[in-house]
Amino acid sequence: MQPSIDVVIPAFNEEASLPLVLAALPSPPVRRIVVCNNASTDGTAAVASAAGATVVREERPGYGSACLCALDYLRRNDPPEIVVFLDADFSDHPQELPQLVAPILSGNADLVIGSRTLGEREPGALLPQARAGNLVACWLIRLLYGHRFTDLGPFRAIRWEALEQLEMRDRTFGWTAEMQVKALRQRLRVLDVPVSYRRRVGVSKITGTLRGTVLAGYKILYTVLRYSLGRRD
Ligand SMILES: Nc1nc2c(ncn2[C@@H]2O[C@H](COP(=O)(O)OP(=O)(O)O)[C@@H](O)[C@H]2O)c(=O)[nH]1
Ligand SMILES: [Mg+2]
Repeated sequence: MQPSIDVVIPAFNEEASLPLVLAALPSPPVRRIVVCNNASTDGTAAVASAAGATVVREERPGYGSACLCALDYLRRNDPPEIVVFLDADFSDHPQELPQLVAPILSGNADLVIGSRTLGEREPGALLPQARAGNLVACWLIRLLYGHRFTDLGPFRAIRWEALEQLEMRDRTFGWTAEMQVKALRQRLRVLDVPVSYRRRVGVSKITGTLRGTVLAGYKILYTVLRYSLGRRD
């Protein structure tokens, strides 16, 4: 039997893009989609429910908070064998999910990062500040952990047991970096696979704003450094 695959989507005010993401997710192989509505003030929760997703709500702001809330739900409700994370902004191509989970299904990886630098990018999809931040973070990870990632992209797949073992805790923008460096520290089998990337629907809240870029950049570098110093939590 195929391992169960659930999708986690953190969403903050994404009523325009979320229906497109949900419609493009291939089922099968996806069993269940959990949208964490991060105290949105628009119709995010309503459009997610209408599309058949399970909706959970997190009041505390932050990308990591939303992911943690969705994982908490899965933990209490028949956890899957594989979790796929995906943004709500329709920048990624949800129909590429099978390529992302394939190395896990074949037993060759525990964590697969969808790499936007290896894949096809629509011009303007990955903002210059996001590319620069990625480069610096991946370079620092290589220096401190000895592994060469090509991206810290949001579209990723991981074995449930491996994820639980990571004991994720970042509540904001350090989430993706935390997962990758903890996976290296725990000697998980990690792999980058190319994914396509297009301009998001609506305006960017993180790398599209000065505040988001500075906060995300700081938090990502802090996270990469912190776990290299032997911190376990
Ligand atoms: N939970 C939560 N999600 C957020 C927050 N800010 C952005 N997001 C989500 O994170 C994803 C990426 O944000 P986005 O605005 O596209 O940033 P970008 O990818 O850097 O342009 C989207 O799915 C957003 O809905 C936030 O403060 N809390
Ligand atoms: Mg985005």
